[in-house]
Amino acid sequence: MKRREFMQTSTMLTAAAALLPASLLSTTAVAANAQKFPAPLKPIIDGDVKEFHLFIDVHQQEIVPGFKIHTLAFNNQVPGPEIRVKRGDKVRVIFKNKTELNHTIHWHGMHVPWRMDGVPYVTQMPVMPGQEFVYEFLAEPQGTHFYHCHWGTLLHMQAGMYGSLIVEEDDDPIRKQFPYEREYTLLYSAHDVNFLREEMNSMLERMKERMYLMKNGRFNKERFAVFNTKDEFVQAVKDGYQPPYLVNRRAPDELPVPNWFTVNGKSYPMTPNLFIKEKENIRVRLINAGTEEHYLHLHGHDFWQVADDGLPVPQPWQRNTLRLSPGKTLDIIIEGKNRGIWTFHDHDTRRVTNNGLYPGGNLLALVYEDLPAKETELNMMAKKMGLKNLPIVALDE
Ligand SMILES: [Cu+2]
Repeated sequence: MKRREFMQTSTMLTAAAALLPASLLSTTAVAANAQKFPAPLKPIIDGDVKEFHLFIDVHQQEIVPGFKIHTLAFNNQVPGPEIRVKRGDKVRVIFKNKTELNHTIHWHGMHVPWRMDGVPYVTQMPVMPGQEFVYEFLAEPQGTHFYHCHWGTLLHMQAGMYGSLIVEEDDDPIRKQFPYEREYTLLYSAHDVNFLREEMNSMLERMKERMYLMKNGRFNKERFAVFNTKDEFVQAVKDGYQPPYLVNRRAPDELPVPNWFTVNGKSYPMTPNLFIKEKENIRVRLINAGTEEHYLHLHGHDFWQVADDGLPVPQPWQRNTLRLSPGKTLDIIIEGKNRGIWTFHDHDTRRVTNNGLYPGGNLLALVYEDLPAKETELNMMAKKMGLKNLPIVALDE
């Protein structure tokens, strides 16, 4: 092979490694991809109230083919179903706990009455195994928000207890400035799967013990580490009470170090893709439901950042990399101005790996679905390999 041809080939293959094939641009591919975004949960209309039913149960989530993790999932899906309402709607969420662990739901970014805020021992008692809790609030303010469990949050959130909560506004200033037809919601998370497994098992053991003590009338405040006041707690320690963080943790020694990074519950190559057409605007709602800071970079475009924590920014600004901190939501508008297939990924490259191997993690692609087939033609080397299009998946250490 001539040197020049070889160099072209190797460049092509490297570029292809992260990309998608023309065959994925078909209508069926677009429909299959649509399944990778959380579908809105249908409310029951009760007078002027929109009533949603959420339950929590243990669920096996396949992050990539051949690799499943145990999760705590709302309605058997990670992320949980999307709750999509209009600003000012009266919302009721009936939450049923089908697991053997405690949970609550916190409405992140929402102006709910304080007793609906879902923080155990601060605004409500935890929702215990088999119990139900009814959350009621007005949908306020507008924008991209999310919900998540607030019990054992470090474990429960990375175990999958999160979902998007979108509050639409009739007179949306963002839609006015950047008319769009299609939008996508991306929920980012990070998972230390060893921590998940060990901590989930150890939590279930602790729960069994608690249930036994409760049934036999041997439950007491110290055993549950529950006190009425801080003074009561401080006094108990003075009197010899040893809080769980001193003696009874029975959890992994260290804080979790995530080794899997997901978008909508999937890692590359199973991550969702953002489909776009030339001259089209798409809105992308980014939600960080995980513990890691993500530096999201889009190739080949400058997008508009239009909302921050759900609120429209006073002046949309253009950029191609943004910082998505834990708990943050950001909305961007991508203009279809540069046809092709472009990656959108964390520039902290530790997070575009699966168990340490690149490519993986939260890598995904912006795909022009009207891309002419001619432009995805392969070079000789690829043809010799028997490839018909850009490969669907290229995983290479
Ligand atoms: Cu929980």
